[in-house]
Amino acid sequence: RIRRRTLECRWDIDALTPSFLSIFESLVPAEEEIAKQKQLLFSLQNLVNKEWPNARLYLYGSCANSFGVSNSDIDVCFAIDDTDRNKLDILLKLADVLQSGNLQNVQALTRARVPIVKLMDPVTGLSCDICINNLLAVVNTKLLKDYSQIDGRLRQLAFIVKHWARSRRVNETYQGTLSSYAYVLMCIHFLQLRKPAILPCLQALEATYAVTVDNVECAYFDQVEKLHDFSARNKESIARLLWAFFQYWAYHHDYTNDVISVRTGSIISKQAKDWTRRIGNDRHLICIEDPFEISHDLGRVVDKYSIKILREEFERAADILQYDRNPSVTLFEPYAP
Ligand code: 3AT
Ligand code: MG
Repeated sequence: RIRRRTLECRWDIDALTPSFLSIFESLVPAEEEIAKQKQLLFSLQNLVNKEWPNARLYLYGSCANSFGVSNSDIDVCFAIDDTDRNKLDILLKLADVLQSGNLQNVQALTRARVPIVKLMDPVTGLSCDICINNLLAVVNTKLLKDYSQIDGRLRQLAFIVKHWARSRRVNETYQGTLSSYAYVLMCIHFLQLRKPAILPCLQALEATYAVTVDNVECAYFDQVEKLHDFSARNKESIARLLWAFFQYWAYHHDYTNDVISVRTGSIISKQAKDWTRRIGNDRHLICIEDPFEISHDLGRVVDKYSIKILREEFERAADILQYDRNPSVTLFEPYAP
């Protein structure tokens, strides 16, 4: 594989920003949709509290981390302190309780990697997945949301990257490509490393928020309103950042040795994490450290076939942003095998 030298960015790159921004605008969900999500959460909360008065429901994932496009399913976490009953019994009971409410297609998927109850709400038209006690996901949702408040370019970049990944079919973990969560972490890390930096490393600042979840200590600086001028010195346009993002993943990331780490705001070595060889199904061909579960590599779903596909797609995107006459269209052309 021939690595290319650093390229100069095309001269007209900044002129592409308006077309990328209009794509971003078209993906952002409307206020009514957010109101519907809250409404559904509220009615689900009332239903479950009849059976479990102390249980709480939390939104997590893209409906709560500010990186959700319109018409996404909503992810809900059911937090319950019931040590007597096992998770699957709770899940089946939960499905029963919801069935008795005015909800459709209630199904308990007990064999999934993360067992969930799926349902559709005829009032709002929303579909929803409910998992049990996955509180780390609730906390990482808050971390992503807090990062998104610091500089608007994160949200723009991540929406465009997610849209690209979906169009090109490289956002399918069951096919060995990356989750939306992984792409957002890649965007955060990339903006932490710009010079001057666009994002700080919240976990490296003095902690103003700390919780321990499943024996994992999650602590970081969450008073992000105090950081609103953090990135003032960096004036890069969204088109330029998008170009640099794909250049990085196509031609500069060291896949053999490097791990990207939002937790430290730096690149760390595979050696230091002992992620240099395959263990079980974890191949570590592209390494993205989870900010809280630090033994967890979000690239572990990637295998020797899908890494090739991913890297070819990064290169395609980089080359389009470098040379194509109409990148804001070509970039998102649906993948056709
Ligand atoms: P979509 O817009 O639905 O594609 P999303 O942000 O909801 O994006 P996912 O559906 O991939 O992302 O995941 C839902 C949430 O679950 C996001 C994150 O809070 C959590 N999550 C997903 N994958 C992992 C993981 N491997 N480790 C820890 N948390 C995860
Ligand atoms: Mg989701």
